[in-house]
Amino acid sequence: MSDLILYGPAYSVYTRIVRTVLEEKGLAYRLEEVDFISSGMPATQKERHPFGVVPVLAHDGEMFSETAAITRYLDEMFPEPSLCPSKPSERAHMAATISVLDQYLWPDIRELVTQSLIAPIAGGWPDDLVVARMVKRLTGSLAILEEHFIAIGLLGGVRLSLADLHAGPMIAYLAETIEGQVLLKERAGLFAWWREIKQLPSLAATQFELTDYPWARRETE
Ligand SMILES: N[C@@H](CCC(=O)N[C@@H](CS)C(=O)NCC(=O)O)C(=O)O
Repeated sequence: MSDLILYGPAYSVYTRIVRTVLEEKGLAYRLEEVDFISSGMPATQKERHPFGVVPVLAHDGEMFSETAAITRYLDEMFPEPSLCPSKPSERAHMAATISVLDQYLWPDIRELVTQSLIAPIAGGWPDDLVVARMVKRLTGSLAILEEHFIAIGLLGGVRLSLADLHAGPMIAYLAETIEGQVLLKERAGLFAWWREIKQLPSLAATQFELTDYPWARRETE
């Protein structure tokens, strides 16, 4: 199955989502690192994805883009173990959960992570006003995630789903910030879900070190 090639850097949240699905399914694949922060997005990635973003999956002579579409494709092509519920209504709720994560949660988590985690290790300073705004927004949206998605089993349900694997790498980034740790501990249901998910071998297998990348090495000499 070595004809599965994933283009994207290990630090990209969306690349990691696809990797967790590949890992859960026990599929061999090659990760082609595309470190767009150190060197800018290469022209080749713009040939692979119409908007020049990562990740892109190459399989069977075709290129697949957009994370939610890639993970659905993998689940259909390699059905064992299934990561989608069998009922159409449940699959619709799963797709809605993924859309909510993409549209309402991740943009704010990314901004918080950029300020609190990325800026300091890249030699910059966080913008405290942006951090405060993101904490305020996430206080509200994480409560909604807990009350409307975790409490009714759309995340952390009976079986692991693509929605759990979509949320996992996003919450993993949130948990890397001090503010995120406080926010998570304030929500018992979300925190309990996260404690389970972070044990997944697929998350351990896709762990990365930001300091392995040239952009994350502060100039000290
Ligand atoms: N809608 C895309 C979003 C992908 C995305 O935002 N990728 C980020 C990295 S996680 C990226 O390529 N950023 C670089 C850029 O925007 O130039 C998906 O679902 O795959």
